[in-house]
Amino acid sequence: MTERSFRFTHAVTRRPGPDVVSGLRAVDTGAPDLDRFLGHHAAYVAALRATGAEVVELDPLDGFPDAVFVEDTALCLPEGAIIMRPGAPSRLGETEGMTPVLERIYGEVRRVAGPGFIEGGDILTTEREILVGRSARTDADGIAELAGIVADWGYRLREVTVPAGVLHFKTDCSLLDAETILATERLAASGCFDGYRVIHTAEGEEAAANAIRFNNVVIMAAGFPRTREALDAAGYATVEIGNAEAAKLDGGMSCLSLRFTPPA
Ligand code: CIR
Repeated sequence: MTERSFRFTHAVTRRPGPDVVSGLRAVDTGAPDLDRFLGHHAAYVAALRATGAEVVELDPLDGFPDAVFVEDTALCLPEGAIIMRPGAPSRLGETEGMTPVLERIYGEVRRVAGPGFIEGGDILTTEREILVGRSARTDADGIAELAGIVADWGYRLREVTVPAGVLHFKTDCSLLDAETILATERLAASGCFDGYRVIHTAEGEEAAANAIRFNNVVIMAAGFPRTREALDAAGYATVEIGNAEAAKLDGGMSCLSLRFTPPA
């Protein structure tokens, strides 16, 4: 069994800028504090680097308050990168900032041209398949176009449904290893992870589900002690990063990076 769905040589991140205070949010719990966000972001980048990965840190993208959530702009696979087509109108233009970055690393990149929409937060790549959640941001046309784009690389795409009120598929789940998914009960109850081992987030700690397995560590948002305990007990090496500011914009650990190993 390969481990290419969670062992990576590279990551791309983008620092939040002053206009992050206007980022999209389902419920307004106040604007994120930029200095605090920058502190959490620096700790996140340091945690990625500590695993030996090369992290490309991009400058804030003026005029795009949600650009810190780079995950939504692309899907990066070992064979190539695909630029997404975000379903949030205010985020559509973020892809232009990401395209040259990925072209520098990968050479040519592919792109979802539309008319459909798809955001990276709805895509979970495992060793055996690519799961794509249909959500308020990702529609059937976007999923169909992505399926066509990755078909010649041998990938099987499986569409799953994101529960109402949940922003992205990966808001509620993460890959822990080739066989194991961390998920909320509400998402796993749909049966979408049948055939995988599932570790549930603790009750009341649903926001812990958006974590990342990155090389030897599982990077998770701070403040979810019972879920962390469950992961530690299952043998994962967990690292906690403050997420209070990103959480005000419905963002978490996966949203803050693109993680990949480009072709040699
Ligand atoms: C948005 O609503 O698009 C941002 N405020 C949060 C994006 C989070 N991204 C992700 O889960 N991949």
